[in-house]
Amino acid sequence: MSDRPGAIEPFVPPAWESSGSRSALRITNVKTILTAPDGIRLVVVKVETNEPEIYGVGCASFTQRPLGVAAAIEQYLKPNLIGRDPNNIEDIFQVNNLSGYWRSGPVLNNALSGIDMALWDIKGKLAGMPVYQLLGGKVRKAAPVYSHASGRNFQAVEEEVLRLKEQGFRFVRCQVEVPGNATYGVDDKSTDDYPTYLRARQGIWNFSSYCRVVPRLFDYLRSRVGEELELLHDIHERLPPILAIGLARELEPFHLFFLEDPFAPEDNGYFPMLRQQTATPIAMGELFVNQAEYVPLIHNRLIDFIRCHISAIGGITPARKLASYCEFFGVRTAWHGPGDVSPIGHAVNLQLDLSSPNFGIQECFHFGDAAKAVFPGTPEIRDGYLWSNEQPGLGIDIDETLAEKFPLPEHPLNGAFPEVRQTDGTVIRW
Ligand code: GCO
Ligand code: MG
Repeated sequence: MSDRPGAIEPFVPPAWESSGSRSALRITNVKTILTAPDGIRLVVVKVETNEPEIYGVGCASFTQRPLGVAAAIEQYLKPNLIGRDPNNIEDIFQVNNLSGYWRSGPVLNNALSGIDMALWDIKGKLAGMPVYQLLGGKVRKAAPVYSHASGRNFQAVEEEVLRLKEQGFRFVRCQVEVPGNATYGVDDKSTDDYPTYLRARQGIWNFSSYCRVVPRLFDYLRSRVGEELELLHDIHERLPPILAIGLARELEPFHLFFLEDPFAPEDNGYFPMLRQQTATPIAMGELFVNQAEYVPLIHNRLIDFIRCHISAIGGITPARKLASYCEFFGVRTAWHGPGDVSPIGHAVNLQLDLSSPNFGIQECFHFGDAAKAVFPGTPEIRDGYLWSNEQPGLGIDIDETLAEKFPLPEHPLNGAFPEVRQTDGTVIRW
């Protein structure tokens, strides 16, 4: 016992913890790795153990707050992990989720996720099998994916759709520039200060202009590419709820596979009204961090696809529960899979995609060569599917030396999104 009054004793694992564990495996180190091989800020965790070849990797990527997540891991989770048995994934999740008292926010959930995914990676390696096997095994050969088409005008979008169709994609998300507006989801080739994918643009946003363009885009696309292709669209919480409801109704004749983020999480109360107004399938969830946000929508069958950013809800441990809960209510999975989910996060998406009977679709991202080199084992996109490499654990690693060659891009706001405002200057949800 320490003789300093009020001293906090170092962590001592509960006596039961080492009973039954195969080799008294212990966590010896937790590394937080910040890297941006595609120019997109990623946060990755590596959990090391007293058996050097047994380590795990996890994604903790919150691209707008990477430094906050790193601090949460280093200052609050890491000290509470050294010495614990990595086999006890659920207990470690519960202990670290509760140790902050206040919980269910994006920074701490991402920190928890990096650890949690790494522990599932270790569990798979100890079992000598991919994590999807631990979740019940495969229910499909691979995960069908959707890719993004965007452009400054309808013709440019059509060209990208047809190019992706040629490559075997049967699901394509379509976004078009709203002239004069800082449009979400359309690559702005005019500046290089943001990575191509996450070109969060300063500028203005006009609700009505957007509402006029989108139905015309899908009328054009359906007349040019036909009915076979599954088309998707992301509103990205950029409309007042009643306008989103109107847009969902107007898009009904174009049979979208799903319409994403019609509302901001703060406007979840509008979902019952949306459900009454249209049969356009609805996807929601990338911004959810608290189960109080998504449980009611699922329980009341108000959405069709759950789109959580798995590291933002805490990792595989909560995600596998969420996937199963959705199955009871006919809600399908469509995990968030943009460029600011690391390749490790995509490998995690894939484990759940392969083992969930209520899988819907998987968003994919075409990582660059640098990212694939930093993350050996990045899941392969082929013929419109994401494929497992059948390696134990998550089947992916990180080359720490190479990762260091891609530091986070210098930026005055360290990755925060800039403001987008209405013409009167009112800032809008991004
Ligand atoms: C999507 C998302 C992303 C987010 C990005 C924010 O559907 O993939 O909307 O494009 O905007 O992940 O950092
Ligand atoms: Mg989205």
